[in-house]
Amino acid sequence: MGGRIFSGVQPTGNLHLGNYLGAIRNWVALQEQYESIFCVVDMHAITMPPWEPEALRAHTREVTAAYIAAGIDPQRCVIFVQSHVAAHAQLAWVFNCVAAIGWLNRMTQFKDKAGKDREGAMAGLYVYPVLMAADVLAYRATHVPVGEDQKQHLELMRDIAGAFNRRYDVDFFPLPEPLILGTATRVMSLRDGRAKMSKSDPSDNSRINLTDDADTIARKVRRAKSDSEMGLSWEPERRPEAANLLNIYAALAEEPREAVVERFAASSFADFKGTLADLAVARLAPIAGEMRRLLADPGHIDAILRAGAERAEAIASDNLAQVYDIVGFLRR
Ligand code: AQP
Repeated sequence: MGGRIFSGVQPTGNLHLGNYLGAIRNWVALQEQYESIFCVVDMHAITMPPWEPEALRAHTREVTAAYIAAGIDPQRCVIFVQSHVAAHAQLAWVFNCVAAIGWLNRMTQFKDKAGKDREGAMAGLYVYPVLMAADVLAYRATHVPVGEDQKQHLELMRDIAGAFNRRYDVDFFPLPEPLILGTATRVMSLRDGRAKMSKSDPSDNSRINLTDDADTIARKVRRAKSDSEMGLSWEPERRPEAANLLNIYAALAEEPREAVVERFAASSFADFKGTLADLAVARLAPIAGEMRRLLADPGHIDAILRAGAERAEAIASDNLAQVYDIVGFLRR
């Protein structure tokens, strides 16, 4: 084994192609090489509205089903829900006393998500990257497979781990390495090639959801924004929509991007989209089908999550006890 990986997805609904290609699909291959811990990060999901308890429960099971449907093996890996293991919140508090406010002020995701009303944003959204550091470091994970948008949070996590080690003069936490893998580390919106494909985009046509059926997937690909030039080319600055669709094709086909660009150089957008729609349906419809099958038996999903929480708890509570000793908390 090459070390330990930890990663997670928020159960905020609308799990999409970006989450799949940028994160979940890569985990399937990594589970062979690393001891793997995959979390459904529900505590992160309440940092922003909507606050809908029933939907949160449903989305938590949905993300779990997506992990398994994509090929993550719950026997081999630990799959669990963040709020089931108290050490995440407990370690986050310690890290809140390690991370400087100036570090958090630099986080672009907070600025993006808080928007204009920064004073009205929740404190939880502001300290989100601190909780994320606790998620990973509670397991002393060495590698974190994520999409490109999480790079800055990973750097902050390394700063927190390093500052903790220095402050207490220990070599306790590793400095986790990001694993940003594949050709689709940043999948863009189908409506705007310069915006990230995202769960919170109000337009459902901007993304392919993992729960979309075959007809919906095909329709969204055919209606994706394109430009009026003949043929396709790889010019991300000038033709972001063409670049995004070529990238998605290469990632889904698992082919080098250069080969895909060459093959479709003379194709019309309409022909290319037809081929891409078929490929997307072939790759994604079986995952959606398996998710539906798993979600029909919530008891089974809950049992997997309970078993996962026990395994996660055993690792995290031991690490937390050592952290408490290091910082000088009296033993109970
Ligand atoms: N567009 C994307 N391309 C590649 N990877 C992506 N990820 C997210 N969007 C893309 C990766 O998916 C993992 C889980 O993300 P998350 O759900 O925890 O949080 P997020 O990054 O905030 O996801 P969204 O879809 O962008 O949600 P909203 O709209 O709420 O901001 C991460 O590894 C992420 O890199």
